[in-house]
Order: sequence, then C-alpha cells, then structure tokens
Amino acid sequence: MCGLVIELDDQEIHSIKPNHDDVFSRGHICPKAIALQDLHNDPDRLRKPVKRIGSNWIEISWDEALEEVATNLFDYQTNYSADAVGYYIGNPTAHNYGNLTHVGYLFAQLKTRNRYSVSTADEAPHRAVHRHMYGHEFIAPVVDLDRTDHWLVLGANPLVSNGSLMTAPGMPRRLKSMRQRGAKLVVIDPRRTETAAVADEFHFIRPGSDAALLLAMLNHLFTQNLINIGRLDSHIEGLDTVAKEILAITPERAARATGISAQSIKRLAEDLVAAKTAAVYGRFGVSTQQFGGICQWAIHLLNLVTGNLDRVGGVLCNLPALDLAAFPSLKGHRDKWRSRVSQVPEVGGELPGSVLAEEILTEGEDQLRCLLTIAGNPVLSNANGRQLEAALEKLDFMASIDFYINETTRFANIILPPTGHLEHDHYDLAFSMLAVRNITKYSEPVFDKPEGTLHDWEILTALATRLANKNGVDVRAALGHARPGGGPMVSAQRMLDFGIQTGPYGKRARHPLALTLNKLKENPHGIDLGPLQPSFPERLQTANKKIHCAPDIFIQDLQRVETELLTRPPTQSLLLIGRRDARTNNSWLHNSYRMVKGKERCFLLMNHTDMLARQLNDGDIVTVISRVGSIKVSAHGTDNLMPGVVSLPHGWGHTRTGIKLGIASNHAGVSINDLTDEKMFDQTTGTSVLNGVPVSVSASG
Ligand SMILES: Nc1nc2c(c(=O)[nH]1)N[C@H]1C(S)=C(S)[C@@H](COP(=O)(O)OP(=O)(O)OC[C@H]3O[C@@H](n4cnc5c(=O)[nH]c(N)nc54)[C@H](O)[C@@H]3O)O[C@H]1N2
Ligand SMILES: Nc1nc2c(c(=O)[nH]1)N[C@H]1C(S)=C(S)[C@@H](COP(=O)(O)OP(=O)(O)OC[C@H]3O[C@@H](n4cnc5c(=O)[nH]c(N)nc54)[C@H](O)[C@@H]3O)O[C@H]1N2
Ligand SMILES: [Mo]
Repeated sequence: MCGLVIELDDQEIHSIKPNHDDVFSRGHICPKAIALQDLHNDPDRLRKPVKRIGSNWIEISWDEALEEVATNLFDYQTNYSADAVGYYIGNPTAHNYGNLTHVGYLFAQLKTRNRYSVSTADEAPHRAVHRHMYGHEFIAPVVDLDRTDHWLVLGANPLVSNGSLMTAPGMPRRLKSMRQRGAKLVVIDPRRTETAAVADEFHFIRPGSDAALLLAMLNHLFTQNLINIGRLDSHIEGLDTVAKEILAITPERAARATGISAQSIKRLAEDLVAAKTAAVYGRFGVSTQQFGGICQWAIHLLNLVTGNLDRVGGVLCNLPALDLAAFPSLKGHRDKWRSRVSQVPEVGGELPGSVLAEEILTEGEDQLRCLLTIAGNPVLSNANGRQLEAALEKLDFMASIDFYINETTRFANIILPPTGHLEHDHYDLAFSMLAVRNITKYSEPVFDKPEGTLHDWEILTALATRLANKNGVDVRAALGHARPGGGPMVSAQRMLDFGIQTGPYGKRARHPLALTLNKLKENPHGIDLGPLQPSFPERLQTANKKIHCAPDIFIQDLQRVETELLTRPPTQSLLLIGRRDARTNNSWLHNSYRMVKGKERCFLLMNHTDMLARQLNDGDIVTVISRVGSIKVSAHGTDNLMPGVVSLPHGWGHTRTGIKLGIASNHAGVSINDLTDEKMFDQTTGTSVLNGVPVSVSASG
C-alpha cells in the first residue's frame, strides 16, 4: 500500500521511488517495492501456460491448458466425489483484488469441502475472534497507532514487517512520532527484535506461553476491581463468565509458565489502566502458537475491559471505501463440516492446512486426488513441508495459478501464469480495511497487458465458465450476472467500481464524497478519508447486537491452558521460533538478486549460553532435529534471544529438485517448515503452531 513512483524509459523500468505525495505512505518505501522491477524482468517468470511431461515443461496454448484443467476438475468430481478435488489459496491472493472478486465463481462450481488456505498458517485466530465476539470475520479493530498513549505489542515486529493486520506504512516515522508525543511502547517477545530495540520496555517470554500472561493480566484486573469498560458497558455479555473461569490463572502461576515475574505481569496490566489510552496488539508470534485463539481472544478482552475497545487512541474499526464487513455471506462459521481423516472442524470455511497432506495420503472414499493451488507455496509455508511434498507427488492431477515453477508448483501438471504485478491495476481491498487511517487509492497498471496473457481473475472466470458448461449450469447465472437480456462479462474493475459506488463513501450511497472508480483514478495519490472513528455498537453483527465476551470455544479451551501450560513443567527442549527480515516476502522474492545479495541471512540464532552448553562456536554447522525432520544450518550466537529459544527465518529452502528459480537456487537456505510439526495446531481456530516447536540442536558430525 505504499505509494510508488515508477519511471519508464521507453518500455523499460528506469526507477522505482517512494511517492512523497501519497496521502498515506507519505514517502515511505521498503525493499520489496524495489524488487518489483526484478519480478517484472525475471526470465524465470512464466508468461505462457506450461504442461509438465515427466520432468520437462512445454508451453501450451491457453485454450488447451484451461480445457485440460477444467476437464480434470470435472472428471474427478464426477468419477469420485466433490471432495476428490481440493484447493489451496496463498497469501498474494489477498493483495490482488481481481482474485478476491472472482475466485468465488470458481469455488461455487467446485463445492468441495477440501478447502485450504494460508490463513491457518497465519491470521485465522483473528478472524475467529471477530466472528465469535462481534459477529463478522471482518469486524476487525485496528490499533489507533498515531493517537495511542501506550502500545503493548506481543509477537510482532512491525519495524520489519511494516505491521500486519494493521496497515501502517512508514513504521519508523510513526514510532518516532509516538516517542515525540510521550507515548510508551512495550514489547513482549522471545527475541529482542528491531522493534524491541526502540521500545521503552521489553520482556522476554517463553514461546507459546502468552495465553498465561494475557489471562493472568485479565485476572489481575478482575480481582483488583480495575475493570472500566466505559461507553460500551451496556453492550456486552458474558464478562462475568470470563472472570469466573480464569480465577485460577493468577500472575504467580503465569510467571512460572512465561518467565515474566508476577510483579511485572501485574504492572503490565495496571499500566494499561493508568494510560490515558492504550492498545494491546498481538500478531504472528501469538497467532501461530499452541494457544493462538485464546491469545487473540484475551487481547480483545484486555482492550475491552480497559475501556480501549472502539475508542480513539485504543483500537477501532476502519471504515474502508469498500466494506467487506457489509457482506453477510462473509460472516464466517465454524464446524459446519469436518475433515475426513482426523475429523477436525472447518474454521471460516476452511480445513486446517495441517490436514491437507493426510487427506491426500490416506486412501478411502472422498480421498483428495486433484488439487488446485492459487498464489501459494505451501511446501515452504505450511507445517511439515516434506510430508506435503510427498503428498503432492501422490496426487492424480494438480494445477497451479502462479508464475513460478517453485517448490510447490513443480508438482503441477499444468501451470496457468497470470499477468505480473505491474501489468494489472491495484486496489487494496483487504488491507485498506486494516489500515490505521481511513484511506482509499487506486493504481493504474504500469504496463499494458501483454498480448496473449490473462489476469488472475480472467483465468478464474475461464475455469469457472468451463466448469459451469460441463456441469450443465447456466453460465450467466453462475457468473452472477443473469440479468434479463444478459450483459457483458463483469470485470474485476467493474465490480470494484460498483463496490466503491455502493460503499460507505459512494456515489450510489449518496455520500457527499460521491466516490466512484473514476474519482479514484483522478486522485492517484489516494484520498484520505479521515482518522478511525468509534463505530460500536452500530457495526456489531451479533444477533443481539452485543459483544460476546465468553464464546464457548474459548471458554472450553481454558482447560487446555490449565493442563498444558500452567500445570505441566516447561519442556527441556529448545523451542524454535521464526524471524522475518526486510528483504524477504515469505517464500517468493528470493529470485530477485537485490533481495538475496550480501551476507547469508538464513541461519539459526541461538543464545550464547545454549551454544556454550553444546560446545558450539559461532558459524558452526549444526543439525536441528524435530519430531518430523532435520536440517543442517549454520548457527550464530546472540544475547538477543531468550535462553532455550532458537530462531530461523521462513520461506527459504530453494534446494528442491525441479524448481526453475535461477537466483533463488543459488541462495537457497533451508526451510524451517521441514521442522514444524503438522500435528501441532490449535484446534479452536485450526491454526498451525509455527512458533514454539520443540527441537534439539547439536554439532553436525
Ligand atoms: N519484510 C517482510 N515483511 C513482511 C513479510 C515478510 O515476509 N517480509 N510478511 C508479511 C506477512 S505475510 C505477515 S503475516 C506479517 C507478519 O508480521 P509480524 O507479526 O509483525 O511479523 P513477525 O516478524 O513474524 O513477528 C512475529 C514475532 O513474534 C515473535 N514470537 C515468536 N514466538 C512467540 C511467542 O510465543 N510469543 C511472543 N510474544 N512472540 C513470539 C517473533 O520473535 C517475532 O518477533 O509480515 C508481513 N510483512
Ligand atoms: N515457519 C513459518 N511458516 C510460515 C510463516 C512464518 O513466519 N514461519 N509465515 C506464514 C505467513 S504469515 C504467510 S502469509 C505464508 C505465505 O505462504 P503462501 O501464501 O503459501 O506462500 P508465499 O510464499 O506467499 O508464495 C506465494 C506464491 O504466489 C505466487 N504469486 C505472487 N503473486 C501472485 C499473483 O498476483 N497471482 C498469482 N496467481 N500468484 C502469485 C508466488 O509466485 C508464490 O508461488 O507463510 C506462512 N508460513
Ligand atoms: Mo502472512
């Protein structure tokens, strides 16, 4: 969402610079933006559909490629069952509005229960909490970053990630201005991160134990009568149940589990009350751990009971120009069906990524035989990548919508490559909704669409159309525009225009701004729609319009906190956590030389004392072993990691045979997800445990 100025020299990219006029990013840029030119020029990027014959790839026509994919999807569903076909959707889908507007047409034709996405390796706990507490997955309070007096951050490193589920370009500037206005930043993390380094206060925490900390903070506020909900007091239910159920989770007990003293836990809670305004925020590190659901639930409760939910300076919902929370069909649900093999519940319409491999590998009726991946690289991003790889190899048919032959798509029979990022327009449908200010912006494509190429949404529509034909369904109806007399096919752009016009600031909604897509085009630096505003109880979508403080699924899960966190002695194993850096974006920017050049970044970080105990020297190659696998990697000592914790970045491991990533292969690294364990996931939200995985480390013989 950073504004960029891209200068062309004829049809070549001359430069990519920050746009100082952008109403939101105001001149901020990060290395990922500069890498766009490498993506655009990358000779490894596919421009035409390819088909795999053995280990060779041949270019085929769009017609042949689309027909073969559609035929296979149709045949497997006809010959076996609807669930014989499955799909996995990856992260860039959320950044590509055409995917979001059109993917539903294809899925409506498939009607499979074998649906997977990166969500359960990421933000599924947030959506679960929004759904259970506020009644809709997209009622997502965001930190009021530029106005808060006190920011408590757990398991996030915004200075590197730019913020997550909290879109805030220019984090260094924003943190500096927090400083200048006297606001306090407190960070809790097993690693003294780049963000922790500029914080006023920092605490190490044992990986996976945040549930104990957060619940004990709540417990302290309840027992000391420090609850002050304020304006929303008459719009909540179930808070007494919470107080009763967490009575035994005292700061003293949480101290043992977390490694943070009882006194500090109490003070962390009291500081939230004492601050004029405060916001508690937890992201990847507290979502993808054994109590991801409980952690996010407790964070929302802490904001609520300190009067900071839906308050200026606390956390507030964004009101975007196209509001996904206005669509009742996106409310979300849980446990409408279960997975075939392990009987785990669906969450938000998807099965946990952790069971994808077993659904393919386990024989039987409704076995998953045919898979479509869209903008995802689960072999590197999901737990136990080696097992998934073995599963993908067993599939009868696989297709991928992607422009790289990478660790995942190399198993595809056919790859359908969409246009590149500079060859289509942009509107950030998902991340505008999570921005720390209400803003809207549309960007025209930099390059014309090359002849003979298709956008993601066109590929999705073409597949949906072919399937509808085969299914004998009225194609117009299937594509959602069965108007009498028919009409032209609805493009992603027209849908966007309609969404904006009918949205909260839209022309058809008779808002004074009268937004239309044209108006956005006239304002290429974006339109500022003002600071976040309180919107509860009006925007709540629970049946009784109340905030549900004690959803059953979280209350029932408290027992697990008791047995697995508070009573059980902490493990003697080292615990593995992740690490992001500014020059990566998950698994797929390593084919850009400027993103990988310089010193090796894929190494194991380890506390000096843990190295000493194993007689390891800085730079030694070590073997890291978990329940599911082992890797060899160099280890480096640090004091910035809690003793007992080791850290590896994710998205590396470009050593697999058959990938066609020239640069990445030469800067391969190892994959942390060859160590993460698919059996470890938080069943309340389906989310994988990617932080806090028990491992052992020893010198490589
Ligand atoms: N440069 C760059 N930016 C990115 C990305 C990228 O790959 N590269 N990825 C983008 C994506 S898809 C996302 S989702 C966001 C993620 O954004 P963030 O959540 O800000 O990113 P992480 O750096 O993964 O932060 C997780 C933090 O949790 C800590 N942690 C690990 N285990 C625990 C624990 O048990 N408890 C606590 N309290 N902390 C723990 C880790 O040490 C780490 O500091 O970043 C986005 N931005
Ligand atoms: N251990 C560990 N695992 C993690 C994480 C971690 O911190 N630690 N982070 C997790 C998180 S937060 C995330 S989001 C995931 C990411 O996991 P995934 O979403 O599964 O994978 P990505 O690495 O984002 O790969 C994206 C793929 O999409 C393709 N692509 C890029 N843009 C487009 C496009 O516009 N259209 C199409 N069709 N394809 C496109 C790329 O070529 C690439 O193949 O990894 C997760 N896994
Ligand atoms: Mo993510």
